[in-house]
This record gives sequence, structure tokens and C-alpha cells, in this order.
Amino acid sequence: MGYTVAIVGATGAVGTQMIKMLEESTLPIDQVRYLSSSRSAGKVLAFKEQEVTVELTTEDAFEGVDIALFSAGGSTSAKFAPYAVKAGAVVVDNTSHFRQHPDVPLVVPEVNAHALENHNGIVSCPNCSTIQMMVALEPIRQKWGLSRIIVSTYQAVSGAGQSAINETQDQLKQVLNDGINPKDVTANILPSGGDKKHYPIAFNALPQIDVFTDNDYTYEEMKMTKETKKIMEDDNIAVSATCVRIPVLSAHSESVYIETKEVAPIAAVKEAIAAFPGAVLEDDPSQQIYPQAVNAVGSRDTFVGRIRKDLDQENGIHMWVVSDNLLKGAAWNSVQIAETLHEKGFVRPTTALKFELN
Ligand code: NAP
Ligand code: 12T
Repeated sequence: MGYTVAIVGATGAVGTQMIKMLEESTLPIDQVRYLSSSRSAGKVLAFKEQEVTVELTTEDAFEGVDIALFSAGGSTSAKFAPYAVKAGAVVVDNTSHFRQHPDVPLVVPEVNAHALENHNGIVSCPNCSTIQMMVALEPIRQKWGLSRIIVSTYQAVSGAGQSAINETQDQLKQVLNDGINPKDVTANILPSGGDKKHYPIAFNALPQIDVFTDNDYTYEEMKMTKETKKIMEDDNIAVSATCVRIPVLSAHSESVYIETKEVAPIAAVKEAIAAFPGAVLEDDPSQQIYPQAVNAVGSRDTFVGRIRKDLDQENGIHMWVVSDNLLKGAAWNSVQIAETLHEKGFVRPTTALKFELN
């Protein structure tokens, strides 16, 4: 007997990749169900050779569902994930809504699969920028400890959804085909669909991802801080982030500076990263080898390179970390969580409901 797996947000940038990851998954799947808003309900999409009609997401759409992958915005998860749990499904939520809930494991399988034990029906997938940083840093944390992280991101537009991809391509055409000054292109989505002002992304770099919080960091930056502490189970790791959007369609890059508790020899750091599941070492300055966004697209791995000692701080290390934000950053990490739940025998209905139905 296989599972019935639902994808909420199946028509989106992440949902489309979730379908692909499920098609290639080791999960025993009997049936898939695709859910969306009324905008896409009725559309027909493929799953392998089958045709699947997209359904409207409703409170009672989850009868018979064993695993529900949510990727349709925080408010959709807030509204419907508790109903999926009530119907007996285990939810893997890709939005930020439940990530800091004390009863919700926040999981990167290579790092903290143990947190899945005793789940209460909802498991959260971390933010894309956090996930790839965890894969690069966990092998170092395990051997030498971590006291501080300072990260600057160079994030792809696909993280902000299909409309941001469309806007970027459209702006690039306005500049390259129509000779419009990048300052004057049409901007309606980025830096954040939820904010008041919109700026061009073509030929630009925008130091704002998501909206600002009251400490002048953005939510994206604060997600990296809070999620790192929760995943690594250490509130004492200092984490400060600067998150920047650049005109790349897919794959996030990150400049990461860390301070380890014990001084870590660079050769041993490289060995530890190369041996860690999900991480690939790409580091040979003599041959100009280092991770690049264009090469990471389509891969489930996280690529790490430019690993070097800080010039002044004995326990300081710099590196460059790249991964496909729609795969390890979202769709693959979510499907990998589902596969891990299956392997551990944790796909089961939840009886004591911890999440309010609204
Ligand atoms: P997208 O391309 O804009 O797609 C949004 C999807 O959500 C579409 O399938 C849309 O269906 C569906 N949807 C929107 N409102 C809905 C509603 N009220 N009820 C049911 N479905 C609804 O966005 P995306 O890039 O795929 O991202 C989707 C969500 O995933 C984001 O909002 C974010 O929370 C999360 N995300 C997480 C990460 C991460 O770091 N782990 C990365 C990217 C995104 P229609 O076709 O009907 O409009
Ligand atoms: N605003 O799931 O815009 O926390 O790149 C992921 C990506 C939120 C999230 C983005 C975002 C999330 C973005």
C-alpha cells in the first residue's frame, strides 16, 4: 500500500519542482492530489504519465491524504494545515508560518532528522538561505563547534515566486530590447510583493528580501538568525545576516564568515565538508574552481568553496556556498523530509491536535 500525497500550491514555482521531486522520489505513492487557489483549480497537470486535475484548497480537501506538502504562502498554511492534520495527514510546510512554533520540528534531514521523532502532524521546512548554510556549516560545527556566523546572501528571484521570475525577465527585455534605462523599467513585485514600494531588479542589487522588522533587519535576515539557532539547537550561536536580491533566476549564493570554538585547520575543514551528505566541495583556486549559481541549478546538492582562513582572526573562516533555492532550498528538502518520515515509520495520523482550526 502506497501513500496519497497532496501538494498545496502545485501550480507555483516551488510546487512545480515538488512535482518533479515526487516523480523521482523513493516514496511509495498510490495517488497524488494537486491543490491551488480558484485561479488554477480545474487546470490539468502531469504526474509521470498520468493527468491530474488541480483542485481548490478547502477545509475538507484532505480526506484520505497521508502526506500534505504545503507551498502556497503562510496564510494558506495557517488556514488549511490544521485541517490536513485533523484529517490524518502529516504536513510538510514550506512556508515560514509554523517554523518557530515550539511543537513543530524545523528540519534539514542531513543535520537534525532526529527532531522528526514525536512530531505533532506539522513539520516545517526552513528558509532556503538557511538550509544551504546549514548543510555547509554542520560538518564544521560537529568537529570544532560554532560561535558566530556573519552571512551576506546573493539571492535568486525565483525565491519570490513565479511573478518575480516574470518581472525580472520582462525588465531585462525592456532594457536590452527596448533601450529603456534600468531606472525606468516597470516594477510591481520586488523587492517584496507585500511592501509599499517596488524597485527594478534588472541590472540591480536590492538589499531587501521580505519586509523590514522593527530592529532594521528584514524578516529574511531574522529567519536566518532564528532558524539557525533552532536547527542547530544552540541559542548561543551569534548570527547576523544581510540578504540581497540579485538578477539571477535560480540558485542562491552566500558569502559566509564563521568563528569556530576550536581552531580548525583548513585542510580538515575541506575534508569534513567533502564527506558530509548533501555537500559538495568545489575548491581549487589554482584551477579557478569554485561554486557558481549557473552550475548548481537542477542539483539537489549544496556546493562549498573559496574556503580560507581569516587574515587576522585565528578561529575565523570565510567560504562561498551555493545551492538551487527551489530544490534543496524548498522542494527537495520538503520531499526529503517526507522520505525521512517514511523511512523512520513516522507517517501516521496525529490524535492529540495541537494546532487551532480557524
Ligand atoms: P508562487 O510561484 O507565487 O506560487 C504560489 C502557489 O500558491 C500557487 O500554486 C498558487 O495557486 C498557490 N496559492 C496562492 N494562494 C492560495 C490560496 N489562497 N489557496 C491555495 N493556494 C494558493 O510562489 P512559490 O515561489 O511557489 O512559493 C510558494 C510559497 O512557498 C511561498 O509563499 C513561501 O511561503 C514558500 N516558499 C518557501 C521557500 C523556502 O525558503 N523554503 C522558498 C520559496 C517559497 P494559483 O496557481 O491558484 O495562484
Ligand atoms: N520572502 O519561506 O522572497 O521564508 O525569496 C522564502 C523565500 C520567504 C520563506 C523570498 C521569502 C521565504 C522568500
